[in-house]
Amino acid sequence: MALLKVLLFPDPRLRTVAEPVAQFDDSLKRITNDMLETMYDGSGIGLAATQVNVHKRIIVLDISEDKDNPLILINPKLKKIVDSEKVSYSEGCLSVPGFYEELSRPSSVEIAAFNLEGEEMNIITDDLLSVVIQHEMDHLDGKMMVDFISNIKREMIRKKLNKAKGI
Ligand code: GNR
Ligand code: NI
Repeated sequence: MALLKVLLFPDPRLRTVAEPVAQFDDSLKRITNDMLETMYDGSGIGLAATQVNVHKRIIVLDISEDKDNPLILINPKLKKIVDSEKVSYSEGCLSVPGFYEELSRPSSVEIAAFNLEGEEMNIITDDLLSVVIQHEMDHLDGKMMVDFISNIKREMIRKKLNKAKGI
């Protein structure tokens, strides 16, 4: 197992659209293990491969209280919006450390994805699981939560993170 480096906004590599996983092999198991370790180390509840500069459609998450219920989703696809009523959460992102934004997203969605064995599964989400899965699926398409806020706020975050990086 290894900790991976998390790319920080405004790194342009975070804008890459990830490619579908084609092989359900040992290297896929290794990257998901490393992603889980990296997510737990950063006290995150989700992580997309894009964030660790792996441009494959892989998501890991764990919204359990005791951090003992990891979920790995390969090639996730939105099948339908089950309930378009919005839920609002103060969202954080390991690629935008220290900033939180109140965002609204559909409260329930149906997702199809594959597990590590290449078996397809269907998940109907609600509440926080809906929010995290949608947040992670955005990353795989090169989108980030800062895209949903005002330009002026995004520029403020960009300046602060660049300053912290010494750019
Ligand atoms: O750790 C995280 N917390 C979180 C809180 C509310 C909505 C989404 C998230 S995901 C985030 C980790 C992360 O950056 N995933 O991409
Ligand atoms: Ni994120």
